Amino acid sequence: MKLRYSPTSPYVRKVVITALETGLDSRIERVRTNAWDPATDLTGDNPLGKVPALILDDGSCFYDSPVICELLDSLQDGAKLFPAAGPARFTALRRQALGDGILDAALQVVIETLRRPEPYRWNGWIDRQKAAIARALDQLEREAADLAENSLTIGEIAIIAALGYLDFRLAADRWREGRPALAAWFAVLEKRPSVAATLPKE
Ligand SMILES: N[C@@H](CCC(=O)N[C@@H](CS)C(=O)NCC(=O)O)C(=O)O
Repeated sequence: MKLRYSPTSPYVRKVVITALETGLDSRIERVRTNAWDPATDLTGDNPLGKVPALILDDGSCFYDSPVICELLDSLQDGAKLFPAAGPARFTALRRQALGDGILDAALQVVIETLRRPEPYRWNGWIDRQKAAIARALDQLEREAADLAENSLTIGEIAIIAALGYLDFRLAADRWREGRPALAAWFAVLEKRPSVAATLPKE
């Protein structure tokens, strides 16, 4: 299998943590890809032009991160990151949506501030995204006692990727303030080998 990746993408980080947790990492060849390069051939694999994209040995290609993570989970016989049908599955999927939603909003803020030329920036849009992030974090603070420290699901993995991305790109917003339970949970998870090994870097 091949994974088209960028070293700073938090969605890629979800996939790589999943690969490490499931023991599949050594079967995945990495293909570094700049999705923003107008000349990229990424669109031949993923018409949406985004990383991550996973290419199987038969040439079939899969995107986006929820699909890739579930596909990887289906290839392994150990403890499942996507629980079988039932309430636990929907809790894991909802938490994945919360983590991915934080990422989607944070990426909007980053694009608006780092990529969009200053005259075109829309502060109201940034404020709206930051408000969504704050509400999602407050929800996670209320659930922090129920988040797993050992038997992770895709929900915890998405939340780890989201909190790690806030530290990486929006550290000045200090997400830990007023959220002690979530901060304590993340402090434990940050030391997990799959998490420590996948810190984003430029
Ligand atoms: N929902 C997608 C989001 C992927 C995504 O937005 N990737 C970014 C990098 S962090 C990208 O490739 N952006 C390029 C673009 O939007 O054109 C997923 O979960 O995989």
